Amino acid sequence: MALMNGGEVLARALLQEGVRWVFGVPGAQPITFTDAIARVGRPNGMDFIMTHHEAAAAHMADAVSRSSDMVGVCLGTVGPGAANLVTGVYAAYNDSIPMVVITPQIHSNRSYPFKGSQQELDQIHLFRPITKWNGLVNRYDRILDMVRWAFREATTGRPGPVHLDFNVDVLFGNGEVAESEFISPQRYRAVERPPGDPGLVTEAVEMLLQAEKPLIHCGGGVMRSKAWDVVRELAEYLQIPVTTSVAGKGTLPEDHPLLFLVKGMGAIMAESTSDLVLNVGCTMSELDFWGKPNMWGEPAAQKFIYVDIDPSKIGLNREFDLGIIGDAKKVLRQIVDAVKQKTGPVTQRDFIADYRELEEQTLNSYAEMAASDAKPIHPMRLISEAVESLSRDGIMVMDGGNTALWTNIAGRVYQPRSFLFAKGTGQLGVGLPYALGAKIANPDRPVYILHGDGSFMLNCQEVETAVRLKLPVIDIVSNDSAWGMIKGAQHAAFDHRYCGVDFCDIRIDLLAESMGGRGIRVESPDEIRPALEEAAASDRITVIDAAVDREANLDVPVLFGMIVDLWLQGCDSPYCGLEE
Ligand SMILES: Cc1ncc(C[n+]2csc(CCOP(=O)(O)OP(=O)(O)O)c2C)c(N)n1
Ligand SMILES: [Mg+2]
Repeated sequence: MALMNGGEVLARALLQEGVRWVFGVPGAQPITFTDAIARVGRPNGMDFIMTHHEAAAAHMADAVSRSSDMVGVCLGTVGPGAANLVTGVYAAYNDSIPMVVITPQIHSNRSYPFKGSQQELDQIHLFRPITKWNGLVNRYDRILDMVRWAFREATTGRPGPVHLDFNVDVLFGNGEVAESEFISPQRYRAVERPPGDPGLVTEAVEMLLQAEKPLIHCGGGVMRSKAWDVVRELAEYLQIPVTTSVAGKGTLPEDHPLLFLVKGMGAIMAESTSDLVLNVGCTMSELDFWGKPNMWGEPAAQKFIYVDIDPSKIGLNREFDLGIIGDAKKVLRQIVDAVKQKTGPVTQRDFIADYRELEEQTLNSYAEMAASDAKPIHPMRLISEAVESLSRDGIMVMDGGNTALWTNIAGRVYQPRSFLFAKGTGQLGVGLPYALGAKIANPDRPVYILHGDGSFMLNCQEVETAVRLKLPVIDIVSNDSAWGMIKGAQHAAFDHRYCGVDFCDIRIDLLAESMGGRGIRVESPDEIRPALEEAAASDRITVIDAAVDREANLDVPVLFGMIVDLWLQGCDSPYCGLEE
């Protein structure tokens, strides 16, 4: 038995889970916890990572989970700290990212319903709609089982962020805990995920083998279950084309002969004309056009199989022919093994060439912009040149409005868990903290950010965090001095009548330098490459502040119209008829 305070019990429980970093802004109420991290955590490989804003701390924890097998953990103090965490937790929640959020709560004798304490805030209700589960720890002797509960919820089934609220008297309280009470995760939560029902797997195999134009469509579930190798095995064995949702980017390298780029014209052709879709770990949400015709096939002509760990997602948006509840990797393994017993490899499917031709035609239509020598720089030139020069081994972080759309056209992801974007929220400002979290979890891999100036500014203060922690990420800012995507929307709908979209010309390079980072201002196309080379060689964060053509950044052909149509579906919209 050892005497320890509640903060130490919590720190030791996190150590049992292999937690290496707690991201946050400190406060008085969690002081026994941060002290325990310094005293007990540090000698055992766990440390506190201070940020300047709690939202950035939550984004960094989220990025650890997105880019590794670890579960990110973040901390915000009671009241304002907790409130500041919200945007970061929300982005993780909408993308089903496992994460543990820790907040202190005021003393239990004046907790909810409140009496007028400073910083009082009903954090349980605040976080409830943006967490998979949350709970108040109001007794010292419940710390361990509540932490176990939190990790159980965060990691099993469909993952997600969870939240633990600790009364401050619990964190300051003392008690005796035996070493044997700190048990390993394998003894309190299921680490194995379930395979699919064998009868349903057999049916899926029959359907796959009978299909003439099959397609595999992969979502974020493939990333969570690490199913990418088995997707590839199945696709290559049967020569099945593969498309992905935004969250599934990186399932196959984006220059693989069977892979079609997210919502490129080749993918749209495949998705609308296949006679069978094997949909793995994907909700078929808005950015997948809800799985509905005419972006997808009519249900009578296109059979649909859902594979998902979460039964509530199966058939949510698209009627289907077969639903298999199970872990993506395990179910695909079952399918591949059965396919190999029944048939030899397929060598070629001619229709794939049609998809490729259409994809290339559309990509070629951007070639001129990508090669533009104009000054100010065309945003497509900046993004294309950046993407081409960056390593295949890199982790790409995308953040921004139209900058993200250009990146969607030019960007290529070559490895799984290597593309970070707040897909389910479109949350701006994630770029820098996502990159820092990914770099901390993957110190040997290059990490680069492509974002808009508005997005950079939302969390620009974290340049100091990158400098302090010696995280040499490459931060490429497309600077159009505007919320370009919204300005573009106002331009299209209201003919130059703008409201709340223009900034002053911010010298983002100087801002980075002021915090100890390297800042490089780029104003003409021939300066892009040397800046990228300098950034790649640098041992500290480099922010490339590229002044781009403000007019050219207002409108991203094709994609912009598609996105606006999605968002405003069902509205009496001022965009109607604009395309004619
Ligand atoms: C936190 C947040 N606030 C507002 C929005 C709405 N929004 C979507 S795109 C956009 C403009 C983005 O500007 P910037 O990052 O500079 O990229 P650009 O479009 O100029 O390339 C805004 C304000 C959002 N998605 N997230
Ligand atoms: Mg901008």
